[in-house]
Amino acid sequence: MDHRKNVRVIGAPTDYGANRRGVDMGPSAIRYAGLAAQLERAGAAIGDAGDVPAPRAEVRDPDTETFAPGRAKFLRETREVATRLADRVGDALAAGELPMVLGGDHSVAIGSVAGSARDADIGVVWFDAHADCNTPETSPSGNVHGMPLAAALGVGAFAGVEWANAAGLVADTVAIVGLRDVDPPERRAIDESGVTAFTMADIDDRGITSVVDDALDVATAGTDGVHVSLDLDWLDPREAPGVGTPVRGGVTYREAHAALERVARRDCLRSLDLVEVNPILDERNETASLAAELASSALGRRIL
Ligand code: HAR
Ligand code: MN
Ligand code: MN
Ligand code: MN
Repeated sequence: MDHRKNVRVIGAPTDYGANRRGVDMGPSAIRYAGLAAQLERAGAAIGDAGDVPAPRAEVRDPDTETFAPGRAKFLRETREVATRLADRVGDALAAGELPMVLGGDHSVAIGSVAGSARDADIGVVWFDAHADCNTPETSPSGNVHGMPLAAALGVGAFAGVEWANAAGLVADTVAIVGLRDVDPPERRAIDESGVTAFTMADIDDRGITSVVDDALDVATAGTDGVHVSLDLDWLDPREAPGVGTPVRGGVTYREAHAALERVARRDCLRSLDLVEVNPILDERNETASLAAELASSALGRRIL
């Protein structure tokens, strides 16, 4: 991959996949926090493609039964946005650019993964406190932001759901990093699917750089590039208070940078999500700024 990266920023202002309102303002907050300037510090050229149109939850019916059996709220809306976003992400890649998706709740990753995998075999590194491996049958909440990885892999009720997993993501090339809040059915889904999962305990034992290097080994094995999906609740809530589902015991500011610096060093980044920033719950936009900074590290920002 060449060194002057052309980044195409694509906002996906959704919140109906989450349990708290407000993540739909994430794209504005991350831009306002200085994303363009941060990316310039990494030597990238930036184009902002604006936002994909996203329906408002207020004017829609959560309709938990269409498309997949079980309970999944706003799956129709999730499909609308995922389909549009997959096209935008696929177009950016076809133009030789690196798509950077600003969420929105994590359900938008169904679209970014599908778009990134459209004309390539991709690996995925999923930085998150949560496994996002629920399905409409197992979800305790019905919130689709707890399901995007299961959707992209075609697990359970998502099997054969064409808009979610048409691009053929395979579990062998997927690694989750930073787990500390996993539902029992998700644990089974991880075991059965063959996704590689690293918990916070692994990071405590082995250190962040070694764990991330292993995750990157998984995601680069036989693939054309890596989609990184960064849920800001991966970080400790003291560093990233502006998220809807905070879980204590996350990675520190320095660990987060070190992780994304490893991604840059591997030179494998194909596409990136920055999701779950909730400006209503944030303090002085610091979670949004962190998202912008971490994106810069992922693109190889150098200090010297
Ligand atoms: N596992 C829970 C559920 O499915 C909580 C999901 C938490 N949400 C996220 N995902 N932010 O990373 O409802
Ligand atoms: Mn593919
Ligand atoms: Mn999460
Ligand atoms: Mn998530």
